[in-house]
Amino acid sequence: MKVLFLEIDTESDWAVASLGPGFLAAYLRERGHEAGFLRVGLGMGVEEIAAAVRAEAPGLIGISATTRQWLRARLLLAELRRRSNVPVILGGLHATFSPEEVLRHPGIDFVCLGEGEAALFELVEALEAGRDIGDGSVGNIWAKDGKRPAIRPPIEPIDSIPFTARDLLDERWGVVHVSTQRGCPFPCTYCAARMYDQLYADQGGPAYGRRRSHANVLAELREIRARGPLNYVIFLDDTFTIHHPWVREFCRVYGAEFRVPFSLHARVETVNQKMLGELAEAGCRHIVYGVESGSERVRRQIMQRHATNQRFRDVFRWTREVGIMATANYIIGTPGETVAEMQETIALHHELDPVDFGYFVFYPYPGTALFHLCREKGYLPEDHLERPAVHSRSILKLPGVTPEEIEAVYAQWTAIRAAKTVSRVPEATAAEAAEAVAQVEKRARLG
Ligand code: B12
Ligand code: SF4
Repeated sequence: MKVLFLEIDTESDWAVASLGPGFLAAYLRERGHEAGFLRVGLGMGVEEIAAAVRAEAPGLIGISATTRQWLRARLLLAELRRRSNVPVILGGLHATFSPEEVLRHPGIDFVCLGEGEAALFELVEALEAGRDIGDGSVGNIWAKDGKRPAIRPPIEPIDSIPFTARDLLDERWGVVHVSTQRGCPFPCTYCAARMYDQLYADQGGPAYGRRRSHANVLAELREIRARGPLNYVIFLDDTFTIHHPWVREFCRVYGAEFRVPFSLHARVETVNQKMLGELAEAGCRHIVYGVESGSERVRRQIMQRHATNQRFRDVFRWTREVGIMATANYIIGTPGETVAEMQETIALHHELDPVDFGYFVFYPYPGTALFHLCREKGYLPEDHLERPAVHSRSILKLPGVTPEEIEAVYAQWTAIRAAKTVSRVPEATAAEAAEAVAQVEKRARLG
């Protein structure tokens, strides 16, 4: 059977790696099925999608959706159903943590809870055989009006999962996206990624967290290099630096064979000076750290993050000293945070002085601890899923802080970002500088 994966762009044409479907496509192909890919750019309407579906003639349409993609996805899928009877399955973070809500919508026949490879393969086989799976008999696959299925154990060994199908990833210029692990063991209350670990922990079975062997990761990189240029590797793991012995050995073998520049995501608790030196030596050029707040109270009490501000200062300094660029990500407007505490974040940002930074207004993702808190306390509007999931304004009704106050702090961040952009091009003319600032402001509005 052929499965056609759709990647639904939101707010802007999003030329990024569609990693989940890349894994799913590889798994299906290895087992004799076909997989196609269609990026649904912003300008693409339902007639065009329906025509593409007819041309590809799939037996199943698969969509990976984050909460941000869900609103557009469901509007398009309802319309698509009027033009096509090809069954549709939605997987990924949003489907996993809002399955009933997703299945209520027209045009969606199945959702996949959690890890998708083996589950999707079994669904495809069942559809080919004309078998009804409404009884929940395919682990992880929930059919519309059917029984909730059990969660199947995570795939072991993780090295048995085939390498990502790169034709689904929109990669250019030899810049490639690689995932070396699944899961993140930390308890951050705003984070949807950690909910996968929670979902599997709740079953009492094997843990979701797994890491590929060095040999397996290097074999994938060799395969990429054999097919084309390999100029930069973006490791998309949630926290690349969790397990020191793994990272140390990675630096040794990767440094010896590739030394191609790479970037990764880390938490400040999981790195030290020695490790940063080894990463730099192996080719690491850029690390993205989640700072989130400059208030230790907010991090500790609201976000369940226990690092001190001093730890952030030290790690940013060490990172700079070994020649790695640091990016910081910040969140404003978490429930319980005061405007003064939001200002503490700006103050810490100036001390850390990262090369780049991202700033996001808090959005409560389904499944997360803060989502539940917001719902219980009545902060979450009833129609929250009817509103676009953006990070430029708060959707919450918070006591003690107004949406306008959060918007004002967001505007402060945008001004800081604009000043930084202009300072990077000191020779810019006034017109070029104004254009750069306009672009920053436009991006900020999209959140
Ligand atoms: C890489 C990444 C990105 C990349 C690429 C995104 C992409 N589409 O791949 C970039 C940098 C572009 C990005 C951007 C953003 N991201 Co991001 N990102 C991630 C990250 C770190 C890894 C995703 C990944 O590739 N995982 C590896 C694959 C194998 O896992 P997977 O996607 O879960 O897929 C498996 C299953 O879910 C399932 N599955 C998935 N899709 C499907 C489809 C079908 C049909 C089936 C059957 C199964 C299935 O099977 C897959 C294989 O087992 C996750 C964190 C995480 N761990 O998930 C955050 C995460 C997905 N991002 C998040 C956010 C918020 C964003 C941004 C909004 C950030 C911002 N403010 O700008 C943007 C917007 C993205 C968008 N348009 O929605 C949130 C989403 C929360 C939510 N509920 O929506 C996450 C969970 C981070 C978090 N800590 O909360 N992101
Ligand atoms: S460390 Fe990152 S990925 Fe892990 S739970 Fe916290 S925010 Fe999520």
